[in-house]
Order: sequence, then C-alpha cells, then structure tokens
Amino acid sequence: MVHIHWYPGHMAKTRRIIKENLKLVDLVLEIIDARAPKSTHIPDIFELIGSKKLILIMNKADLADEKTTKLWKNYFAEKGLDSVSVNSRNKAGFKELDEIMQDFSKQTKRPLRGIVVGVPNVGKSSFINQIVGKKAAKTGNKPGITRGKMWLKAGDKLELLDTPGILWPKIEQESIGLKLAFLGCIKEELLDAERISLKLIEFLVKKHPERLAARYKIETPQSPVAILEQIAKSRGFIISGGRPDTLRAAKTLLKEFQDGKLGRISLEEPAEDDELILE
Ligand SMILES: Nc1nc2c(ncn2[C@@H]2O[C@H](COP(=O)(O)OP(=O)(O)OP(=O)(O)O)[C@@H](O)[C@H]2O)c(=O)[nH]1
Ligand SMILES: [Mg+2]
Repeated sequence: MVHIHWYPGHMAKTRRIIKENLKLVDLVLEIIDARAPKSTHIPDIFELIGSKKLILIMNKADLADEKTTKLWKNYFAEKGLDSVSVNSRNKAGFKELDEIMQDFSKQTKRPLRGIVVGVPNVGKSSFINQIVGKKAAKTGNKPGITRGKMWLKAGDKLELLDTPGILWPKIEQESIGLKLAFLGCIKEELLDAERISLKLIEFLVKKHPERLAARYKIETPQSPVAILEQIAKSRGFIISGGRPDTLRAAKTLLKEFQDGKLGRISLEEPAEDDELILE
C-alpha cells in the first residue's frame, strides 16, 4: 500500500476556502490529468461543490494517448458531464472550452466567475496562466507550490480564482495512489521512489515494453528489480563498490515518465474499471 500522510490542516483550509468562495462563482473548473482522469479526479467533488456547474479539464493531453482521451470524453458525456482535453503549455483545446463557457454564459449578464480546483501538480497554475493570458499564477514542477488565493481576469467574460491544490483525505485503492505517484501528484519526500518506480516498470513492461527497452537500451523480459538496475547501469549511475544506484535510476525514470519522455502514455481507460464515483 502507498502510505501517504496528507496534511489535514492544509487540506481542511483549502476545502474551507473553496466552500467560502463557491457562493461567488458560477462554475467550477476541475483540472485532472488526461493520463489518469479517474485517479486524479477529486472523488467527492459534488459533495464539495453542490449543484454548481462543473467542467472537467483533462490537462496534459499532449502526454496522454489520444484515443484513450477520446474514450474518456465519451465516458464523461454519458455521465452528463462537460469535459475538454487541453494542453496548458500551448493552449491546444482552449477554444472548445471557450465554446462551452460561451454557451453557459448566456445565462448570466455579467462576466462568469469560476474557480479552478484539482489535486496537486495537474497543471492548475499553468492552465490559469494560459487562460488569463499572462504569467499570473506561479507554476512549478513540484506539488504544493501554490499557496494564497487571488482573483484573475480572463478576458472580459471570465474571472478566475486560483486555489491551492486540494489534497484529499484517503486513497482507498492502492492503484489510485500509485498512479498519483507516477504522475508526480504526491510530494516526492513522502514516497519510496524505488518501490514506486518498480511498480511503474511493471506497468510499462505489461503495456509498453518496447518504449522502456528503447529509451534505456535494455532487455525487458527481466524482473522489475533487474530492469531498474539495468537503467542505472545504462545511465552510468554507479555507487561505491560498483553497485548500480537504483534510487537515482528510480527518480530518473519517474521524472522522465512524468515529462512524457517515454511517449504518450495513458494510465487508465474507462472500460477497465467503472468505479468512478462522479454522481
Ligand atoms: N506537457 C504538459 N505539461 C504541463 C501541462 N500543464 C502543466 N504542465 C507542467 O506540469 C507541471 C505542474 O504544473 P503547475 O501548473 O505548476 O501545476 P499545479 O496544479 O498548479 O501544481 P501545484 O500548485 O503544485 O498543485 C509544470 O512543470 C508544468 O509545466 C500540459 O498541458 N502539458
Ligand atoms: Mg499551482
């Protein structure tokens, strides 16, 4: 099991901020990672936002398998939920989001007010920067960078509140915890990088052995531990006594996976598991 100790104080504060600001907003933009739309989704979002309009933003779509992202879009549509796939680095997909918001804004006679929520590191700040059109919110590749709160103007039709990432209380399934770890949504200090990377290797061997082999110039029909050692050796990560530095290899693999260096890879498909609690 992935043992993660969340920060209950910080989390309760985030939830309180969101609840306090909900009465001010017309819609909630939940940023999720397109590579794992289920696992990066806040499980009890509706408990938190009540009947506010929700739009699911599948961010980092450039790193996910395109076909799988389409399956997710259909899946959400079947549940009656609006979703868009976007890339917050180059603004791809933002036009479709604009259209959804235009449609929705016909109901109000003033600029829409929205709130952006999501688990750590899914790209909330990057998304806001793109939609606001200038470097407004701080971004970084480590979870938990955003702290305070602020309202930002996104053109004359929308105003957004940036919030810290929500940390949710329990990861009830090990697979969800693992995917969050693979995607960098959990603070590195809280993780056993080697153990997580062995799980990632298991997944890659099953689904994309050729990519693992090609990137690290290794043979894949081996145990995950042997593969991790091979990665260390092929990168020249050696510690005293000539032993492979598997911790460094583990961190490298995780980082490179997160950055899409192994290609576009989705971690889950809607058909695999229908336990997504969206209603
Ligand atoms: N490839 C790709 N990378 C992205 C995208 N959006 C964000 N990133 C990267 O993901 C990392 C995290 O982005 P942030 O915008 O800081 O994420 P956040 O959700 O605000 O993170 P916290 O505030 O720490 O919870 C950064 O390295 C971004 O450059 C995207 O659409 N595609
Ligand atoms: Mg942020």
